[in-house]
Amino acid sequence: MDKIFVRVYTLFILFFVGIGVFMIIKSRPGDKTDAVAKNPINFTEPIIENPMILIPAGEFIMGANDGGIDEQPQRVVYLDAFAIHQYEVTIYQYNEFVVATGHRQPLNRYVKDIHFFNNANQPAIYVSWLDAYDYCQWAGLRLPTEAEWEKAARGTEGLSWPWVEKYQPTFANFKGEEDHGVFTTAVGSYEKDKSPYGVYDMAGNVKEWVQDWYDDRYYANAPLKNPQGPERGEMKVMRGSSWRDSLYSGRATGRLQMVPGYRYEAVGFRCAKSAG
Ligand SMILES: [Ca+2]
Repeated sequence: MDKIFVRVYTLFILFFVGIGVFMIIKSRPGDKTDAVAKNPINFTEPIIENPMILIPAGEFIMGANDGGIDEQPQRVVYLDAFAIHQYEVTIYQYNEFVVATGHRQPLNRYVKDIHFFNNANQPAIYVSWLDAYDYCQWAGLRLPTEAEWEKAARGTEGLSWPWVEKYQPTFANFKGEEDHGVFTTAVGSYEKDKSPYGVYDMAGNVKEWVQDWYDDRYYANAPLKNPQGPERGEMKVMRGSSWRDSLYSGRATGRLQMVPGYRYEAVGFRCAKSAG
């Protein structure tokens, strides 16, 4: 009687351990096949192309003496010519990369409110710094440096915002419903969120990874020509605000730091390349 009980009990335990192992395997984050199969992206709509915008060589004003400590001191920095995506990298673009390489899908069925985020023309989100780095490499591009991103956002006149007027909550996709962007919006939806070079969504929509390691004192000793960021660090820099952040954090000079593995619903990226 005891033996039978032990056998039944053992089978019982093994059964539930088996189910547990199955569930763990099935729910591994970054599973390559899961999201593609279960969340097909709607590609029936017209796809927004994402051309590279040329930013001419020359000086620009980087940083802000009236900004955060890490934005000071304000300096005149020279950059070689480069090109940068006109828009944040879209889900359509990122999906092409995933299909071509087998790279992990950023969105999966466990993402809350996924149906508000998975339009082909919305920015790719839930991408880590390394995902963004890999995408740009695959596309024959690279992440913009912090300096390049800031110049592309504010031009040579030292603007705090892509627009010249006093900042307005409706000019870009920031937090709140006032701007009609409750989640991410299709790239380029806000005509006011357009820099002097014609680069869109540098204030809002999603925050964007850039190349540099973060150092809050970097500007004090950084090169005045083509700064590349500190040689090493623990945090990577993100720039701009997002659909779920305040308009104030969307200032062109604002700097944010995050661990490179961070993936979130309000963080994306765009790529750049050196010109000439
Ligand atoms: Ca943005």
